[in-house]
Amino acid sequence: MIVSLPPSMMEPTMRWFGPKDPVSLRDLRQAGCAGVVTALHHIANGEVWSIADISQRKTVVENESMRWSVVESLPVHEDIKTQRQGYEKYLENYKQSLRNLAACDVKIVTYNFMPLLDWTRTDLSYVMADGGVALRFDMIDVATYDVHILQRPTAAVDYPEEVLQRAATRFAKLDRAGIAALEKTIVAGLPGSEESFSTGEFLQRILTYQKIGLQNYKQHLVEFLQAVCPVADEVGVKLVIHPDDPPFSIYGLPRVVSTAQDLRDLFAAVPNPSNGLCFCAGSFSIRPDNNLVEMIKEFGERIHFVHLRNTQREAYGSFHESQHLQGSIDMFSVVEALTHISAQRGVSLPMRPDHGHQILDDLKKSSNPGYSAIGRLKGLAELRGLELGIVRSAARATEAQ
Ligand code: DNO
Repeated sequence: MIVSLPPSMMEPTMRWFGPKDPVSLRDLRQAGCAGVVTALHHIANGEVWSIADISQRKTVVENESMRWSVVESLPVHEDIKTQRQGYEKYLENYKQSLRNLAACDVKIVTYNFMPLLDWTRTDLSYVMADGGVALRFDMIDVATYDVHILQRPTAAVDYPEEVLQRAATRFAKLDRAGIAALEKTIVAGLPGSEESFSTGEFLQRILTYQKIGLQNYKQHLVEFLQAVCPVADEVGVKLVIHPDDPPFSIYGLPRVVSTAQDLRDLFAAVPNPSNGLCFCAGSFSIRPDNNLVEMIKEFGERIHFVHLRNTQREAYGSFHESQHLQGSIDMFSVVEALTHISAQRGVSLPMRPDHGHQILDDLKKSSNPGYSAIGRLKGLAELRGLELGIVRSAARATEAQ
């Protein structure tokens, strides 16, 4: 008997940062990927992705017998987010890039609407008990940076007294090198962020967002989608928004995709079929009030791309990225809920193991933080095993009835 994988299983993918990524396409293929998640990082934010550039990347991926499954990300220019004068030209460019991607048959496009910073961590080398290296977000570091280094005028009101006290103690112990390291990790941009700032520039830009305020910023997202979704609908592209990471306000910046209610509001305001979600389990999991399984059930129709990563919540809103199957997320229930969606909709959702620890040979090599080869390979292998177990047991249970 030949055993093949059930067709409704999620499509195994990994992120590839392009030809400069120290992890090669061949590595991804050997790790079990059928698809690749990539972006044209060499094109400046806001510029059009040409058909020639897209086709070239597609060919490189296909030459390794994989497909370009998902774009992550087609970045939304800061001027669109703030609606700075003249931003309409970037909307037109965005629409053109969507048309060009569709013409090359690349039809799932990830973006985020986080102001200034994409994802945020404060420690890129957090050593776990087994010697593996993980990424961590430490609220005390965030408060230290915000109150004492950035010196944002209203920062102190955003933290509980205990956090402020701990931040003051930590700042007193920081030397110049420690301050520089913290600044670098926070504002210099993590992989995929595309933007980086000096601390002075960062503060100025934060103040612009504070003037916009939360309600207007939500409206900016709605207006962005109202402008681009009709084009995406027409050419058959699914635009999938990545949730805020972490899913709460930092540095006083507005957050618009952190909770189930945010998603409800977003899909009610822009019901177009192209308005979709990148379900990032790790990001949503940081809020204990986010029930991941319920969210998958409620927004199942809108999910077109999945990031699977676990996190361990700590005190004060801090967290670190844990092993894929262990942590604050019940990964079994999350994967089970996702398999129901795949089966109901008859689709194979592209899924990538989101980040991984640096382990084994990863520790001797340099790679983009969170995106080493072996840590992700382990994550993908565990997740696929879990998924296959769920799908096959469900099939057996049905057969037995
Ligand atoms: C981090 C990623 C994010 C994500 C963007 C999507 O590892 O999940 O950088 O790609 O937010 O636009």
